[in-house]
Amino acid sequence: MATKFDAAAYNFRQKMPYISKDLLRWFPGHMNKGLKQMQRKLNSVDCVIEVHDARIPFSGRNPIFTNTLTGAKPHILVLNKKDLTINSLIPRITDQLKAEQNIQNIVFTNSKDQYCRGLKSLRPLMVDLIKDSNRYNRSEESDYNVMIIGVPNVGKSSLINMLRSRNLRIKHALPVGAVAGVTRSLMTKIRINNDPTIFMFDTPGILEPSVTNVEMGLKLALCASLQDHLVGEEAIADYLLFWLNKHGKFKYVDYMGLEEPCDDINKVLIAGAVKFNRIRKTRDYDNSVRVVPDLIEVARTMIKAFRTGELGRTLLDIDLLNDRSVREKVLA
Ligand SMILES: Nc1nc2c(ncn2[C@@H]2O[C@H](COP(=O)(O)OP(=O)(O)O)[C@@H](O)[C@H]2O)c(=O)[nH]1
Ligand SMILES: [Mg+2]
Repeated sequence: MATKFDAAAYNFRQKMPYISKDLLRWFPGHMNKGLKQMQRKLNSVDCVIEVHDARIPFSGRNPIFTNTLTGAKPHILVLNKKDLTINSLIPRITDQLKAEQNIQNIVFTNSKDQYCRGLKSLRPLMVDLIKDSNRYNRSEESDYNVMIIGVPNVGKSSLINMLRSRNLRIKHALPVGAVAGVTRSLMTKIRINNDPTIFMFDTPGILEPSVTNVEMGLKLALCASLQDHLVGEEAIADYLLFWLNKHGKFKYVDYMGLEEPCDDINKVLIAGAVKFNRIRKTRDYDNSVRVVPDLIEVARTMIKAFRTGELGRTLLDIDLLNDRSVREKVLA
C-alpha cells in the first residue's frame, strides 16, 4: 500500500517549483469576446450559475464573475467534480465560503452521475430563487433563462447535458472536452426543463486575464483550465509532485513504479517511462542507437492520473481552509 510512507521521514521541498508567470497568462481573444457577450446577455437572464472545480473552491474563480456578472441576479455557486475531492470537508468548505465570500447558494455536484443529489437539488433551487427575485424587465416572462459561467473545463457543458437528460430524458446536446477552451461558440441556448420552461446559456470558459498568483495558476493548470502544452506538462507534473509530497499523498509512488516517495520530478518521470514503456529510440550523430525516456508523455500520464482521481481524492486548496485541526486530521 502506498500509504505506508511517513512524510516526516523525507526532506521534501517546502517551496513551490519556480515557474514564470508569463506561462500562466493565457487569455485568448475569444475569451474577451465571450465576456462581452455575457455582459450584454445579462439583462435577459434570471439566474447565474457559476460552475467551479470542487478541488479548488477558494481559488481560481474569475473576479470578473464575482464583480460584474453575479451582482444583481440570483447566483448559485456549483462546485463540480465532487467525485474528485474529499467528501468529509464539504460542510467546512461551504461554511467558509458563506462566511468569507458571502456566497449563500452552494451546491456540490458530480456531472457524470445522473443520480447525484446536488444535481437533483439544482432545479428546485433555481426555481425558488427566481420566483423570490425581482425579475425587472422580465417579470412577465414565464420562461426562465439561466446563464452558466465559469473558467474552462470545470464541467459547465457536462452539467447542462446532465440536467437536460435528467429532466427531459434527451440525449446530450453539447460537446464536452478534456482540453481547455472546447466551448467556443458563444451562448448556445438549451432547454433543460419543461414545466417551468428553463433555458440555459452555455458559455465559453473565461479566465482572469492575468494570473496574479502563480500557485493559483498552477492549480488551475492542474485542473485543466489552462492548456497543458502552453504551461508545459513537466512543469505541471512537478507542481503536482510537490503538492502530493507536501500533503503526504503517496499513491503516485506505486503508480509511477517507484520504490518510495521522491521529490525529484526527473527521477519520477524516468521511473514512469520504464514502467509505462515510454522509451524512444533515437540515433546519435555517429549512427549509434540511444534510448531516451519520453518525459513529456510520462508527465501527461501522471497529470491524467491525477485528473481522473487515480492518485487519490484531493482538495488542492487544503492550505486555504481556515480550520487547522481539520487540515491536520486530513493530512494525518
Ligand atoms: N470526474 C469528473 N469529471 C467531470 C465532471 N464534470 C465534467 N467532467 C469532465 O471534465 C471535462 C470538462 O468538461 P466540460 O463539460 O467540457 O467543461 P466546460 O469547459 O466547463 O464546459 C470533461 O472531460 C468532462 O468529462 C465531474 O463532475 N466529475
Ligand atoms: Mg463547455
